[in-house]
Amino acid sequence: MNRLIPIAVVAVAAFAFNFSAYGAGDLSKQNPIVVRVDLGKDGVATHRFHPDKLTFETGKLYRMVLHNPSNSKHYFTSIGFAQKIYTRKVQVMDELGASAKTLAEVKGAVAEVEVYPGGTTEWWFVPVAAGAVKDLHCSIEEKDGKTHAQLGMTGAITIL
Ligand SMILES: [Cu+2]
Repeated sequence: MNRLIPIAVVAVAAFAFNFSAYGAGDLSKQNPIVVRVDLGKDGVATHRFHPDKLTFETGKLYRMVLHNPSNSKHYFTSIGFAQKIYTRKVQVMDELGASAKTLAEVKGAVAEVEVYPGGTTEWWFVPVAAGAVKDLHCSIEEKDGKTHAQLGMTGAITIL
């Protein structure tokens, strides 16, 4: 009986050590890295993502501020990106900037976000898989039937 006690102690110690060696804690509760992406430009009819190339790192929390300064609605859609991240929340803000207040919080898996003219929405996420995707696009249609993506509103996302 007594011979089993040291084995139990070693087993418990190994278990505890594993936790401290491999558990990084709640990755979604870090201080977020702020990344701003403008959807279109004020007074510019040719819509683009600004910037249209984005790079993130796995395991870090990002607060991606999606702001639309243009006069058209825009989507931020990338299914490839959505499949490589864990979404903590999406926040609809009442304005852009430090004094902005949150109007709504959406939780759960998010695939795309549409921001209306003048609007700001924050996508809080932690990338969990690395890779490069080129499917960032806006699917809003102009009056002539062409989508913003067909007119050049596309982008690339790299996760390191
Ligand atoms: Cu658009």
